[in-house]
This record gives sequence, C-alpha cells and structure tokens, in this order.
Amino acid sequence: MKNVPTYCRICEPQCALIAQVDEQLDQIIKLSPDTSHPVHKGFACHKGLNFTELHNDPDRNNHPQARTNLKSASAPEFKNISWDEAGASISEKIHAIGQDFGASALATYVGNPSAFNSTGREAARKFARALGVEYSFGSGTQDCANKFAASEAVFGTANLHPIPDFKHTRYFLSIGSNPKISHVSFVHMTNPMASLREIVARGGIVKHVNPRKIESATPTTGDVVQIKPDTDVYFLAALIHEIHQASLVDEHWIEAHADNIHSLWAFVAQYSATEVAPIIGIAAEEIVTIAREFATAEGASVHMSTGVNMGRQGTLAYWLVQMLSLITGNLGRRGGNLYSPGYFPAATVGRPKTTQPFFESTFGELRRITGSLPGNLLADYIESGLVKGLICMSGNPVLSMAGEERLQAALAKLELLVVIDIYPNATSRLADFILPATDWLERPDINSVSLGFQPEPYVQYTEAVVRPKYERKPEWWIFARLMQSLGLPSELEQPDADPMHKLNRQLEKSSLSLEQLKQSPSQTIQLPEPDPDEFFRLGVQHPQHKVACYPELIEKGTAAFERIFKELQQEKADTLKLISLRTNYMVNSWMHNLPSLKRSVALNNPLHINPEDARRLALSDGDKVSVATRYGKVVTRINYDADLRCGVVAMTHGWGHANNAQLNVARNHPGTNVNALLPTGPGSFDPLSNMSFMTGIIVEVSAA
Ligand SMILES: Nc1nc2c(c(=O)[nH]1)N[C@H]1C(S)=C(S)[C@@H](COP(=O)(O)OP(=O)(O)OC[C@H]3O[C@@H](n4cnc5c(=O)[nH]c(N)nc54)[C@H](O)[C@@H]3O)O[C@H]1N2
Ligand SMILES: Nc1nc2c(c(=O)[nH]1)N[C@H]1C(S)=C(S)[C@@H](COP(=O)(O)OP(=O)(O)OC[C@H]3O[C@@H](n4cnc5c(=O)[nH]c(N)nc54)[C@H](O)[C@@H]3O)O[C@H]1N2
Ligand code: SF4
Ligand SMILES: [Mo]
Repeated sequence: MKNVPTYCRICEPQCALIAQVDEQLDQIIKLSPDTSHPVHKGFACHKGLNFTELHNDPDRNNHPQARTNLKSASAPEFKNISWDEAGASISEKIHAIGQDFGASALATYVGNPSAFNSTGREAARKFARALGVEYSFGSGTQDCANKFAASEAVFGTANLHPIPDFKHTRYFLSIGSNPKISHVSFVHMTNPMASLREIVARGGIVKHVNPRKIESATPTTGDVVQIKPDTDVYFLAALIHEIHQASLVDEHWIEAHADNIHSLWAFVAQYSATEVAPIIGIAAEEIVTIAREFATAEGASVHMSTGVNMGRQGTLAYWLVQMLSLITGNLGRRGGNLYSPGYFPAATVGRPKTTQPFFESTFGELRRITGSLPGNLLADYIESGLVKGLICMSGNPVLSMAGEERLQAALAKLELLVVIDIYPNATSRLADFILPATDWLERPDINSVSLGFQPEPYVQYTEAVVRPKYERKPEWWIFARLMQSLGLPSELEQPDADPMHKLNRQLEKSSLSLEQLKQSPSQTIQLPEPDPDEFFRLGVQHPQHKVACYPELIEKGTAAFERIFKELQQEKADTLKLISLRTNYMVNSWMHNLPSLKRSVALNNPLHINPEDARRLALSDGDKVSVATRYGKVVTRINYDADLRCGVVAMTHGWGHANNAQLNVARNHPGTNVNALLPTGPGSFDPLSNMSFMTGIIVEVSAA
C-alpha cells in the first residue's frame, strides 16, 4: 500500500488529495483530503473524495469504438476496435473531408474538463494548428468568454482577471455566483465559505447580488440583494453613477491609472439609482447604500461570475466591474482586487493578436474569443455545409448548449464526428467514433490553469496515480496517434516524447522545475502572494499600463445597453424569467452516473418557482407543467422555492439522460434538458464576446 499525493480536477479549487493505492493490484483504495497541503489544509468536497466511483464506473468508455448502424437509428450501436484501426479509419475520413470540402470543413469543440488537463488542452491546440482548423468551438462561449473579451479591451490582455484580496478586504461584492455550491469560477481558492466568514468576522461586509437567496448567504457569510435577472449591468452603472455624484471617487488613482475616464462618466450619466431601481428590482436607497459602503470601505473587492456572464451584456458588466474597482481606488490595492501572477505572468501573453477582431462571415459580423466562434452557431455552421467533420474533446454540446434537437439534427449530418470522452454521452450518441480518455487519476498534470487566479498561489504536480485501465489513453497520446495516422509530425515518433515539456519550460522561467515539485511535500511549492504593485506593472498591457475606461469594444455595446433598458421599461409585470441552478449533486452534464450523487433531494431537476408565482398560475407544488419559450418546450414538475425572487424560475442544467441506454444510473434518473428552452443561432449571443444568452430567458409556464 502506498499514499500518493494528487489533486482533484473537477472544479477550480483543485483540492489536494491523498490517494491510497494498492501497488500490487494497481488499484485506488481510497481518496482522502490532503491535510498537510499548505493551501488546502484538508479542504475537499464529497465529489472529489468519491471520484473513485467514477474511476471504477463499469459504464465508462474503455475501448475505441466505431459506429455500426445509421445515425437515424433510434439507438446507436458501436463495436470495439483497436487504436490502430481507429487511427487508420479516422485519418482516412479526415483526408476525404479535406479533399472534398477543404481543410476548413474539419472543426473542433473543446469542453470544460479540458481546463483541468494541461497536456490534453495543449494537444488539442497543437492538433488544430497542424490541421489548419478554422472553425473552433468550445464551452467557453457558454461560460466566461465575456471576461476574456472585456479584459482584452480594458487591460490590453485577455489574461488579466483581478481577484479579490480576501485576506484584507472589508467589503466583498459577489455578483452572480454561488461559492458554497460551485466553489467559485476565475478565482482558484480553497474553502470559499471560510474566506467569506473571515471577512464578516473581521467586521467587513459581504453582499451577494443574486435573484435567489443562495446557500452561500448566511448570517456569517453575507446577505443577498435579490436582483432581477439580466439587469446587473444597470446596477453596476448606477453604483458608478452614485459614487461619482457623491464625489467618492479616488481622483488620484484615476489620474495615475485611467485613460478616458470622462467617457465613463458620460456613459453612466443617465443611470442614477432612482432611474434603474424599477428595472433591476432593488430599491434606490439600497443601491445608494451599497455604492457608499463600497466606496468608503478600507479595501473593497468585487467578483462577478456566470450568473452575469450568461446574460445579454456580460461584456459590459465585466467592464463596469473593473471600473467600479478602479474609480474607488481598489484596483491593484490591498483589500481590493489584485493580480496574482504565480510562477508565470500569463497576462503578458494575452495581448490581442489584431487591432480589428471582427470579420464578415456567412452569419454576419463575427469575431473569435481565445480562438473560438460562438457556440450558438455550431449548428448553423454544420447546417450551412461549412463544417463537415467535428472532433469533440471533453465536451457535451448536445446537453450543455442551447437547442438540443437542432444540434442533434445537425451533428447527424456530419461526415465525421469523433468524440474523445470518458463516458458515452448525449453527443457521442451521434458519433462515428468514440475514443476512450483517461480520467484524472490516470494522468500526470500540473495546475497550470490556475495562473493568475490564486489568492494563495502555489504550483502542484501530480503523477498518474494508477496506470490507465483498459484501452483508455490521455488526450495528448490520442491526438499524437491521430497525427501519426495522418502522416503529420507526431510526438509518438520521438522516442523520449514528454508531454510535460512545455510546462516545465514555463516553470523554468521562475527557476522551478517538475523535478523540484516532485521532491516537495504534497508535490507542491507555494509562491509569493500577490503584490498590489504588480497589478499595473505586470498585469495591465496597454501603453503606460493605463486602464482603458471606454474602449472601442465597449462603445460597440452602448446601443444595445440603451435599447435593452427601454425594453425592460416596457416589460409586463407578470413576466417569468428562467435562470440556472447548480447543485451539490451534479457537475454540468457529466457526473450523472454516480450513485453517490443520486440523493433524494437531487433525483431530477424540477422547475423551481416562488409559491406566489405558482399560486398566480393556479399551480401547486409537484404539479406537472409545460415550460415554453419561442425556442422550445419542456415538460417537468414544479418545486416550490421561496428563496427565488418573484418572477424568476430556475432549473438545473446538464440533465436529460433518458435516451442514454449506456449510462445505467443516469438513465434511471434522467431529468429534463432545460437548454431546449434557450435561444440558438444568429442573434442569440453577445456579439462582443460570443457568449450565449442563457439566463433571464422569458418563459411561459402552464399546467401540462
Ligand atoms: N457542484 C457544482 N460545482 C460546479 C459546477 C457544477 O455544475 N456543479 N460547475 C463548475 C463550472 S463549469 C463553473 S463555470 C462554475 C460556476 O460557478 P458560479 O458562477 O458560482 O455558478 P453558479 O453556482 O451557477 O452561480 C451562478 C449564480 O448566478 C445567479 N444568477 C442567475 N442569473 C443571474 C443574473 O442575471 N444576475 C445575477 N446577479 N445572478 C444571477 C444564480 O442564481 C446562481 O446562484 O461552477 C463550477 N463548479
Ligand atoms: N443552462 C445552462 N447551461 C449551461 C450552464 C449553465 O449554468 N446553465 N453552464 C455552462 C458552463 S459554465 C459550462 S463550463 C458548460 C460545459 O459544457 P461542456 O464542457 O460541453 O459539457 P460538460 O457537461 O462539462 O461535459 C464534459 C464532458 O467531458 C467528459 N470528461 C470529463 N472528464 C474528462 C477527461 O478527463 N477527458 C475527456 N476526454 N473527457 C472528459 C464528460 O464525460 C462530459 O461528457 O455548460 C454550460 N451550459
Ligand atoms: S471543491 Fe471541486 S476541486 Fe475540490 S474536491 Fe470538490 S469537486 Fe474537487
Ligand atoms: Mo463553466
């Protein structure tokens, strides 16, 4: 028996774990929290600790598979093939697509777990470059693309995302996030609830801005102001307006660090607390109080997450978040928001590649964000014949994006769909080939995705805790195998191929190495805590390290900002709007086959509705309802939830496994795919950032 230090790669904290391994059997006996880890100190949640269940799940993809029946058949059929056969057949198809339709007809989709897979992520990029892939898609445009777009414009780098200085802040404004359940996005921290408790304990204020009284809001971790969905951008504009009007701005900080501040004042001029209050559903006095408290706190910090990213104006909202921090002198200040470069200042490599990101396409003016086109155009690209082949790695667009039926129909038309995944999923039902990937217990890694996001920076290495079971392979090997079959230079041709080579080179920039990590306790080295001075000096990439207060990209969004405000003024009082609801017992669409997550409270995903709204619609708790939008309809049951603001309904995404005969647990608790209700196609995403519109969607609810 041996104990192997490793870390979880399900969500952003990447909690440190100890794997107890039976060396003889090469089997993991148990995962425990790593209490001696210098940052996590034993924090981990039930999902990570029970991951052996997923590792040993008999329903996993274990062999390369080729489809044996037509995609029109009601149930897909596959046969196991060898890696040699897979390489030969897939490369033959790729060659044929290239010959018949051109190199651009092969597209890629890279999903969320790739973030926690440094070698796989890099391999997917390398593969796309080598094949000249022009159309790439990914989960980023359903998650955080607005943040990359806004930061690029405001800071001159897509890789600067100021993180709250939790240790020193006296006021923390958390917008559109639920730290207790989701463990925070774009800030990689341990035990977020402990950090919130510490702020309150030191006499500080934590304020959650959310349409729902979330689990994260408790007497010791802050209260909620219940905002109307998809209106945060006006809340932020009003905060800035009120702070400016009350002369609570930090003139000195603005003078030193800001460009074009007058355009910001002009932008917010019409949006006083009184003006926006009825639109956002928060009393004007409360907006003014938050503005004052934020501006006068000895260190105020702010964080905004997916609840706002997924609205119609996530790019403008993220811009205003940075402006709020800047004008109050909190950007790059102790207790405010900081830059945490870690072992490699990624901000310096996130500068825009072009001054003109927009181009004309079949679907009007478009841009790419970190290489990706809008996910909501994937079906359109296939329907129009521009895309004929798709390689999908660690993603499940059929469930994670809008328009399941439309996507299914489109994917069925492809000449080639290759899905590289650990599970048979809703997307691989339409695959020509399924390639079995390793899970994170079966591959080495370092937490390179955390660069720039850590309040307490550290770098950790993990080896593969056990050898891959069956024919599962790490993604770098799979892509190298495909390249080899395609006759392209491949790492598999090099006798001492090392997928960690590039990571090691980055480590060397701060005089570290993988060898050193391997020798360190928990295979972890702590790094210097963020230094406020580094924010402008190292983070901001614009000339003279100035923050652009009204960049061209934002100007482009101003007309929509004004138009949507007028629309909201006209909105009927009884409008119901749909938001998302993550729970402790799911991770997007992919942990649904684990018995340990099937608790009585989470056997399916009903529509949460405030009892008052239900009564108005003559519905009672548990009633079967039809939920409809212009885009689709689902039938589900309602669940009374007094924690929701009136006028807001919520449903958990990632469900809808009824047709997945291969997943023996998930198919018995299938739930409903809420994304059938979301808009898709041109007009359904933020043109500034490609972010899909996924929150604040108007729905009609009626008895079914
Ligand atoms: N258990 C669990 N953990 C996860 C995941 C999971 O699926 N399950 N997913 C992981 C992933 S991929 C990510 S990106 C992170 C996401 O982490 P978070 O961004 O914290 O995600 P959520 O918990 O969905 O919180 C979003 C919050 O926004 C609120 N909201 C919805 N619409 C609006 C709005 O218009 N305005 C405001 N102000 N709030 C709104 C919702 O009520 C919700 O509480 O979580 C990660 N962690
Ligand atoms: N309505 C609504 N929709 C949402 C969201 C929401 O809040 N509301 N959240 C959005 C967000 S934030 C995100 S990030 C996206 C996620 O969108 P996607 O990334 O497309 O979907 P996931 O459900 O995360 O599916 C991940 C897939 O990767 C597989 N997988 C897991 N680990 C590995 C691995 O190590 N290797 C390989 N090859 N495969 C692996 C899983 O089996 C699963 O099939 O969904 C978005 N969709
Ligand atoms: S909080 Fe996230 S990273 Fe930590 S153990 Fe749970 S799932 Fe894994
Ligand atoms: Mo995400």
